[in-house]
Amino acid sequence: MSKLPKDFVLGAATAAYQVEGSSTVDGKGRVLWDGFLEKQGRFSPDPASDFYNRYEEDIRLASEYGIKGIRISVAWSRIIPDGTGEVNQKGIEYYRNVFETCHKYGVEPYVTLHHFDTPETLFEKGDWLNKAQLDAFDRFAELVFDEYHDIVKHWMTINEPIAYVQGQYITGAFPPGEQYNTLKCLQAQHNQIVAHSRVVNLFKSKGYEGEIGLIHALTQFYSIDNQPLNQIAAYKHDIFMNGFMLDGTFLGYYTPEKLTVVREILGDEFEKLDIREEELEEMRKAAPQLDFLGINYYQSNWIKYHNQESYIHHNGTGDKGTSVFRVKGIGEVVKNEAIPTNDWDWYIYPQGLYDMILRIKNDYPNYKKIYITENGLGYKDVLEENGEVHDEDRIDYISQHIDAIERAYVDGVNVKGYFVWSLQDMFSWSNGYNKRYGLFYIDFETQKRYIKDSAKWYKALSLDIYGK
Ligand code: BGP
Repeated sequence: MSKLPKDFVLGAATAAYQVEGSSTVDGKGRVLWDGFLEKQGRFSPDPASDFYNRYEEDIRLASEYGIKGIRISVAWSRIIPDGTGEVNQKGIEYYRNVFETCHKYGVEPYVTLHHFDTPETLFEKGDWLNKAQLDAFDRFAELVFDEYHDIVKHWMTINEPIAYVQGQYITGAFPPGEQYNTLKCLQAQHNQIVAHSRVVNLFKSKGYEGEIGLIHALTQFYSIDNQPLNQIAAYKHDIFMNGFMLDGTFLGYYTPEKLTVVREILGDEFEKLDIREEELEEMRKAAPQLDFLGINYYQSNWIKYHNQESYIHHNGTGDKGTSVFRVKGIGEVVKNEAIPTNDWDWYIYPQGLYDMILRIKNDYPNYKKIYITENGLGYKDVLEENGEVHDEDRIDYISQHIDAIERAYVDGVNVKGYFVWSLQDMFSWSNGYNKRYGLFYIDFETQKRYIKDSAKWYKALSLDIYGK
């Protein structure tokens, strides 16, 4: 019997650019990925999962398999194609239809405003490094709240501020493909926290009904051993990737402890970090108004001191064992033979999720609620001739992580939801189409949906939590 409460939301997650396809129809504007992918020539964002046309089928499947909540993101570029100009009615109508369909099937929509898809025109002006983008984001958010507040009650401002800008400025796997630029990465982290805070303040001051939160990608960083240098490297890594923004999110300022590490990482460039008093004011105002934190957790990493040249190889092909991550002054991700990995070298470590949830409760006792907004296993699923997909590894992965959440709940953390990544197979930003996560398998050529074993398992879990 599950120990999760009846008001726990068992959900599944998606993101506009990864599922919709139809990236040029009905007035949609371009986003940063369009040009980047065209240049790379590896993958196309079309047709993805053709959710633009098949959303009803996917929402119906979600409902049939016991899913109570679905994460959907609204593409800024469908609603305001160039980010700042005219509003596109077709985009507005599309999302209204999607949300109405969710309600028709009894699946609650949880809506993200920004999921890695800045409109191209704004991206060209610097994306989150450009403080003017925050005004444009406010306008977009207000428009979306005004349009849908009657049918959407759960909002998320930004998906994974760190993963987005780490991809943009550290690993180079995301457009514009820069590497090792710690200043840009930290500046864009801060600017996103401000953008998020301003939207929370707007939402609360206008008195919309419902809840609003932020989604952080939180990875646990453990020292590979007890050597002090390695322990310090793990600590620094954690602040760079988690701690800096967690402070900003929950406290509304950065503690001296975090700023000391940021200063060490940036050296002389620290002076260039642009953090303004009026921005801190917005952050301080937003922190106590935050209704929930969404945690996206996939993996933990083991860290060792590294002070030589930086070198990163992003394993975007699923060739196991090819990842390299070494950043001068921040640390190196090293192999931990005791912990299993998937083909993309992501460590499978459910205890890390438990540790992270407990850490939020202990470090930020003012947190109100936690949802696990993404967690899942990237896998090269095989469709059998009879249309079945036996994804036991995914079932193991999900069930172990749900156990960790259940333990955290029993240990007194207010963790109230789990959204498996992902509802259906979809396009993966830097890995294309062979890294599948879905409960539902998609043959991308025919767009036919198949039920994986994990979907059947999920349905049984849902019955266990909610009863018949
Ligand atoms: C998160 C993103 C998702 C999704 C997921 C899996 O960072 O929020 O959009 O892509 O990770 O990552 P990937 O597709 O790189 O395997």
